[in-house]
Amino acid sequence: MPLSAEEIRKLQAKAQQLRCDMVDVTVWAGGAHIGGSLSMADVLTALYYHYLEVRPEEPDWPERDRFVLSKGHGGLGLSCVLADKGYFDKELLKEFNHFKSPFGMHLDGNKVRGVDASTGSLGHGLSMALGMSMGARFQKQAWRTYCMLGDGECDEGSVWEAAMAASHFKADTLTAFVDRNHMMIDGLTEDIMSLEPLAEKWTAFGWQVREVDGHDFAQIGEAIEGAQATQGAPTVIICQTVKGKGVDFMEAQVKWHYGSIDSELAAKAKASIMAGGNAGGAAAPATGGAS
Ligand SMILES: Cc1ncc(C[n+]2csc(CCOP(=O)(O)OP(=O)(O)O)c2C)c(N)n1
Repeated sequence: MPLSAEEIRKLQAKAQQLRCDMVDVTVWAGGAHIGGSLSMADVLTALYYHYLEVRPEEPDWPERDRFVLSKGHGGLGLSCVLADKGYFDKELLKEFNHFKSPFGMHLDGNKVRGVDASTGSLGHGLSMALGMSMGARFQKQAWRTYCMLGDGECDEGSVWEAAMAASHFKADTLTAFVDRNHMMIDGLTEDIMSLEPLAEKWTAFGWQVREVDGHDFAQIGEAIEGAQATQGAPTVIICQTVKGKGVDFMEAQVKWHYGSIDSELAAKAKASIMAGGNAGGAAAPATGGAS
């Protein structure tokens, strides 16, 4: 059922709060992958606050839906979501990436409750997610598997091996998202290794392809529901997003792939998030200005 106006309003408010949490954790950690955590924040919010069947009080519930953060450097974003959902005490985030903390910059599924796959080395998550979706089939279980890929991550050949296998096996309970923020660690995707025409590539690999504004909850919801209704093929949802979304001085700036902020800058960042709301409107492909 499409998201109602009230549900969208609540998701927008939740995403705003989560973005502020990400800013706080970046300060506590002394630096973090803030740009790509902010760009995927709305999709994560839609999943965890509306679509995923999970039980934070029982993280290993066998029938839960699975989520694989293939762009594992977005651990900042995912850990804020998991803390807010109650998988663990939010206070623990004050130690994010500190010595002896369970939280590395990339999340370890053996140490952090609610993390279905340990990631960080790019290019592996889609294979893991495919395995999880095949596991559901073999065990005659109904869980669905979702996987978040970075667009730069799609430079990895292993992504395409997994894509080929997923369509071969008609893995229709598998849904991948590509966080299409047009940037990677040190430049624009199209300068470093051009991905376009990206939708056509996924189509050629046998996937159902949907393209959305990755900051528009109505579009995100419609695409997820379309994926859930699709039979015989996996779905990829290409989400046009803005790196650093919500923080005016971070938006569409490659240099904010990873950054450090002090409390003064954090206050400005949070003011920008709260002033901006979330009106959708993503992602004119970036054309430069990166440093
Ligand atoms: C196998 C591997 N190679 C290189 C890296 C280093 N690395 C970390 S983030 C990143 C850029 C990824 O870009 P993208 O997937 O677009 O992420 P986003 O812009 O969404 O943060 C790279 C190359 C890595 N983590 N794993």
